[in-house]
Amino acid sequence: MPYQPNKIEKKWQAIWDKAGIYKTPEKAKRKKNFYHLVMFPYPSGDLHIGHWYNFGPADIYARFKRMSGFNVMSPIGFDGFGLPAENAAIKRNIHPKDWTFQNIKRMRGQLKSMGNIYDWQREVITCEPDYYKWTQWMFLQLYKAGLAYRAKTPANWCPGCKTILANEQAVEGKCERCSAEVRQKEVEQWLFKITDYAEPLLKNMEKLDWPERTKTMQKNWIGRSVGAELKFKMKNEKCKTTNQNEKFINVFTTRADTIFGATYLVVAPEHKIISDYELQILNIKEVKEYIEKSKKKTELERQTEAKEKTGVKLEGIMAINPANGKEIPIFVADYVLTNYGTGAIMAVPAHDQRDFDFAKKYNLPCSKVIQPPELARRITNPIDRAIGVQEVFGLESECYEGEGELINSGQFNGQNSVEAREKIGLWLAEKGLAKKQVNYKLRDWIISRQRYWGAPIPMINCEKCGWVPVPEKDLPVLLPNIKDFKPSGEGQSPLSKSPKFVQIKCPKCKGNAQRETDTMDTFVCSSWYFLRYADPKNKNTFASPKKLQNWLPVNMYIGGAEHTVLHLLYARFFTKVLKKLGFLNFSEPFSCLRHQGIILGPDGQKMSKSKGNVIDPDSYVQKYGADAVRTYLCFMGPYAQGGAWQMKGIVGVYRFLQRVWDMAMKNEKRKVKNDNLKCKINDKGEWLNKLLHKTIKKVTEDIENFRFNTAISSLMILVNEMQAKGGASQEQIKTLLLLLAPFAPHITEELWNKNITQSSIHNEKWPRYNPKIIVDETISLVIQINGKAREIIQAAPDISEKSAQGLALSSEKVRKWLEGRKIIKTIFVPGKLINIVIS
Ligand code: ANZ
Ligand code: ZN
Repeated sequence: MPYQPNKIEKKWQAIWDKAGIYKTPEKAKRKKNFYHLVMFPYPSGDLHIGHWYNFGPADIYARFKRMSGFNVMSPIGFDGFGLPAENAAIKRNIHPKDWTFQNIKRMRGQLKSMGNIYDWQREVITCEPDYYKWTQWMFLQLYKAGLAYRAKTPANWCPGCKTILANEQAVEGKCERCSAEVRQKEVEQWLFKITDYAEPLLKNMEKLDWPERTKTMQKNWIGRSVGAELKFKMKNEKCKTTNQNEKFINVFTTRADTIFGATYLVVAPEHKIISDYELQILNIKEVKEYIEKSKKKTELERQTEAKEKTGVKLEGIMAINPANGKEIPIFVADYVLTNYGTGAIMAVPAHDQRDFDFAKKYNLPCSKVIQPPELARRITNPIDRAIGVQEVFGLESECYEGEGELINSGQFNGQNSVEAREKIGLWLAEKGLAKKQVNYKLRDWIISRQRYWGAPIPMINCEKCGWVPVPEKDLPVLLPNIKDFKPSGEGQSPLSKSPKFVQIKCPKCKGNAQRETDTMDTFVCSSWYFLRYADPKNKNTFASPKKLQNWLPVNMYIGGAEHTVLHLLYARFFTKVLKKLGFLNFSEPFSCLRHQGIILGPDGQKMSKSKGNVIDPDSYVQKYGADAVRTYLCFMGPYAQGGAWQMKGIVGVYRFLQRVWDMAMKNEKRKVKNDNLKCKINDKGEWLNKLLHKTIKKVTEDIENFRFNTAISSLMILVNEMQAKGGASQEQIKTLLLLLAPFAPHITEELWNKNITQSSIHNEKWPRYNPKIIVDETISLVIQINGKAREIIQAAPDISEKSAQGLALSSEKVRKWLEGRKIIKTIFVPGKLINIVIS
């Protein structure tokens, strides 16, 4: 019988399903629970090759863990709400709900064709009321804890999606979803106070078993910056200002050591000083025009280094540099951002590139206060002094941002800039002009969306009582089935067009009130879905504490690296909040995290419809079977790296599976008797057996470390050798099938049931290697007496302390040294040496 994946794969999927072999019991005897998770897909309608690359190899890991004796829970679900689903529905002119559920149905079928061990009873769909009820409940908990609030903030407005986006969703000034240029708009929004958790989110990150790059990127996104807030007095504080407190401009700096070089101040266009000193600023009209112009720019445009810096001097007012008492001018410029630090800076053109560019353009004085170390050294050398002086002058035209030695800085001259930073801070602090300050780049998370397809925000606006939360007993606030779900141009939520939804009695005063019509960002839904899998049907709470305890935190989380600052940050935030509120007893949701790489088209280019290089997994499953696709995806390259899809590659893997099939079938025909006994080391198969055990070791370690590609190649080598030796014993084939089972679950199940037993291979134990069999080298074990090397003996690499002792004492040479002495103790360094300490 030839290998026909089409025939066996569907058959086994149905049998597994019927027998429920992948249902996860809450607890299993003598098995530890292991929560294995992949990032759930949004219902795009097509399971593309990227999904396969995430879910396929992830399933291999899950199966491996399962066979290794864990009670593995591997759930799947759908991130149902959100812009992508809604945009696609609008394009096709279908209702988002119909579109979403139709896609879920199709994707379920596609997911099942992969042959993964998903426990479908735990399926979670975020756009179902029994799920989003709890998303709304979470909102209310955050609101009660003071972590959800409404504010008018400049926000990223996407003209394409006609909604506000989170900072994390505006990638390089473009909408993450539709690529339209994002604009700044001032709107009232609901926000989550993630900034309250900046410090907890940074803390203990080293302990997470996550890719270093991801941790670093998240750290940078949070952007902790330690510096000082310095006070610059206004020159004429008797000036009549509208606000008597505004006699100072506070600046945030990370380089207090450069204060003697601060030759002017710059405030952001939104800074209060401008309105406070409106009467004193002589060119106020020009200033106001400038402010208007800068409002049209996005934050990114304002920050871009390449763009020419613009600004206007505030004529008529001056500030005083607290370090040297010099009067310095004040500018307004939009390269200074309002919502970072104090919205004002001291400009040090000699040591900050942005200030330098600005100073050059407006012809402002530049005073050097830090000497680069190498230059300082050179000038002290008399021979080089002449050249050195030359270079000092040369440097005046440049900007040096590094550390060095202070010059032109009064009593601080000659000090190292790092130390001077502290000392100048203290010196000014004594005069009440400085304080230590820690700033974060992280901004609060804007979660309201002026869109239809999302969980309604459970808030009610009453004319009398203001904002009132929906009582928990009234949850869920159902998303009404409205026909006109399209977003409007003005940023009005589509739900506002449904009076039936909007009009409501105030829960407090029973007077007329209105529902919030914005919906929640989908990232709110996905910030807690991993908790729901533990207890997906619970009607009384989002998940019972006991079941949460059974499964969480997630032991292994696998998904794309693109979620570094979105989902992964938000999920950590939610977890920490829920812990603080007493709903969880852990503070990190994902103990281990792994990312998959990206699959490129056969031409080595990014897959795109326009390039015609998109790989459709379904057609390959049809032709070569899911086992071949899974195994090939593993074989392509290092998992974290991905690679280019190659026709030759998938055909090669298919042939490999065919060879396994043929060999196992031939073996069955031979019906080798008495072969079920373990192969002895000394029989004819000794060499093959050694290879087999080495392969067990290799495959085990490779899967554990996500080196699926080298695991497959060692299995290929093993099969080649088995064939070269004219077949293998039944026992050896059995082990081969077990090793291959996670990769190719269908073919191995079929062969197992044909040749070996009538029970599922997937309930079998992972094979163990015999360390004695695989040893083929010896090591040189050094024997020391009181720390001095006296003898070298050949020994097994994994020799134990006791055996090493025995071996040492059996040596003539060693025994001579020990004559008449007492052994006090031995010190053993495995694989290297044993030191015998004698009296
Ligand atoms: C003087 C100075 C001298 C600075 C020097 C740098 C180098 P991070 O590390 O990102 O926190 N800054 C402060 N607030 C700002 C704002 N609202 N918009 C734009 N820039 C702002 O950077 C802190 C530095 O960024 C601060 O230190 C300040 O410039 C600038 F040789 O102060 B510095
Ligand atoms: Zn009311």
